[in-house]
Amino acid sequence: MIDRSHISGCAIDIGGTKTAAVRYENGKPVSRVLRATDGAKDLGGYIDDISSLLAELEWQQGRDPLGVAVAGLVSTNGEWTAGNSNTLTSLQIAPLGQALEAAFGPHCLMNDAASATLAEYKFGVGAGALSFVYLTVSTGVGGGAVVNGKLVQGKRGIAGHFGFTTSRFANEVCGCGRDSTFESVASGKAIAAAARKAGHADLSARDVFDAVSNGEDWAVEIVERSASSIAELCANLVAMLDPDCIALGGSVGQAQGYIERVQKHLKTEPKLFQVPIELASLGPDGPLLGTLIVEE
Ligand code: ADP
Ligand code: BMX
Repeated sequence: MIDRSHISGCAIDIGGTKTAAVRYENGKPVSRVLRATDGAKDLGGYIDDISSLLAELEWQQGRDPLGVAVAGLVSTNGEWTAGNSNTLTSLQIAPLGQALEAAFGPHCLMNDAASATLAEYKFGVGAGALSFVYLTVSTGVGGGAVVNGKLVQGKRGIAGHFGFTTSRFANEVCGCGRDSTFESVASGKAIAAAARKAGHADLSARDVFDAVSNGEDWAVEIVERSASSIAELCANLVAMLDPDCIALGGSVGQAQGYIERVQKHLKTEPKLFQVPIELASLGPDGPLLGTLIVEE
């Protein structure tokens, strides 16, 4: 693992379900605030949230570096758009970079999964890889890729949105507007929706995993479908990017027994498409730490 003791500052991660704010000193978290994300807020609402979280962390402009990671697309000019409009329901094209600059000055703004990709590549399971992929199975299914040492990024910020590609296991319409995406079959939201369809209303993905632990067949079937599709996605990513390994993050991706299911399903693919799948070693700190990396 590469030393991250030079990382200090405050970082915020606005995910589809939870918002985390952490102060790091010498690479270690020294203070952490966790809140539920309200996906219906507009830009002003999120700026207010960031402001109150930074106050809790006693962040000081000019002294503490600031990083912000968000679910959704972040373009090179700092515009923020929901890729899945069922997750962030009130965002049109929001000038988040500009608003952050006005409110807090210099900062680093990134998509949450892109940030985690960079952090895992620098300090986690991707360290030393020639090509590396990070996948998060969380509220949605997102990710990022490093190829020949560089994070793959385009102008509009959609690179790495692997969850918006299509799966043979899916048959629902995705909030990104496409039919049958990985996000619509594998994500935390998809798992909760499948439970609802199976007659188990008001359950979160976490509750469905609890039902798996209790040996309930309907829940096992839903989680197996999610894991099968993520294995399919890993095989697709091997064909596209030839990663040395794929890291799995997000609360679903890191849930007990999930990675073993993905690995088991990947074994049913031809040898050519096999790849080591590993737990993202930074866990929920990945999206936060990536925004505080200072490139030499
Ligand atoms: P975010 O998407 O905001 O980054 P998470 O990575 O925590 O946040 O993903 C949220 C999803 O993970 C929700 O669908 C939630 O039900 C599910 N989840 C949270 N904890 C667990 C758990 N321990 N086991 C399985 N699923 C979980
Ligand atoms: C979705 C998409 C990505 C995000 C990924 C993981 C939206 C709102 N989100 O694919 O931008 O990186 O989910 O995000 O379009 P999380 O909220 O599940 O952590």
